[in-house]
Amino acid sequence: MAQAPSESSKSDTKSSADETPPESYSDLVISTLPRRGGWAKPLVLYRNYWLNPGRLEHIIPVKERFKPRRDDIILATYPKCGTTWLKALAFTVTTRGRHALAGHPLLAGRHPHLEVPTPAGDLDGIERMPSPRLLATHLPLSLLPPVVAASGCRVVYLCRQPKDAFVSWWHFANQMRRKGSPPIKLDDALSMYCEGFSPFGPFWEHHLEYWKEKSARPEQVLFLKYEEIASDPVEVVRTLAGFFAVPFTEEEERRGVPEEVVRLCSFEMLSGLEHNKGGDVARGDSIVVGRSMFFRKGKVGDWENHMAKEMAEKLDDVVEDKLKGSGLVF
Ligand code: PAP
Repeated sequence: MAQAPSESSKSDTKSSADETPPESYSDLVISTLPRRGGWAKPLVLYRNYWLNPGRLEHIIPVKERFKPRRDDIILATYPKCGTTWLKALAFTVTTRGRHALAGHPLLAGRHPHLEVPTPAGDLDGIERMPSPRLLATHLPLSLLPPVVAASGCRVVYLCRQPKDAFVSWWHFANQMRRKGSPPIKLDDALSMYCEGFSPFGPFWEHHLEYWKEKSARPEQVLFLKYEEIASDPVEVVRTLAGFFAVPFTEEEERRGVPEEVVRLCSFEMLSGLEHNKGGDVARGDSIVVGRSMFFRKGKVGDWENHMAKEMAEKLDDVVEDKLKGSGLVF
């Protein structure tokens, strides 16, 4: 369970009386939710998850209005666990019949997120997309419609060693913070993360929901870790191709296509693309999210360069406690 706002955050916690009068159902719902500050933007607690209130009007309808199709592929990730990488790999694997790998359009890498409106539209735009659709999301399973299971669509879930995901998120949050506001201290960030207070957190609940689903429906849910991709990306690419029912042929293997997919989606390749070096993904409330912010180091174990031993132990203890008995380990 996510925790309600702590004592220390009470000054940041807005009551509904502070809000301007709600204009829509979503506004009404949002104004009644527990709200807590500490990161670049305040978050609200909705159905046990801490979410960006600015996104809620897009998140709430997903459960009722998103209609999964049998041939959809949903790429579900906890933030900073390798979404950008997985999207690139999945797109390249599934479209390799259509696009030569040289000069591949991936390289534009724009895949719709279920809960993020794009210039092309929101859920209506997603509804208009031709099949097969490749859709990304940071939403926990419980905020997706229950028909996801019945539809038979495939879900790939990606998580990451929590210490690395945390360090990656802390850097990102500091880059996102409003001009002039003080940096978020690593210690403070860690305390919030360990309480489960981070976007789409608690992270352990997010992981466990998909972990259990993978056990219940292994044919339709593939559960991956960033570290697995890093240690043997070619094998993971083969696994993805098999899971998407487009396994590599012997001829493709002979030509080294899996290796080429890995090279095309590598950190060096993607971060070096002109379009990923500049431009914004989102802009608002004086907060700007630039494309280059999705490429920092792309390494396993960078937490060691930031977290003292006690800090690492604190997060390890939380992970061990929360995942105890589940079979999921990092
Ligand atoms: P998101 O959750 O905001 O969508 P996401 O792409 O999941 O971000 O995570 C960004 C992390 O993936 C960054 O990790 P770092 O801070 O530890 O460096 C980013 O560098 C890493 N990343 C992005 N693309 C790749 C890639 N092609 N290969 C490996 N790591 C990558």
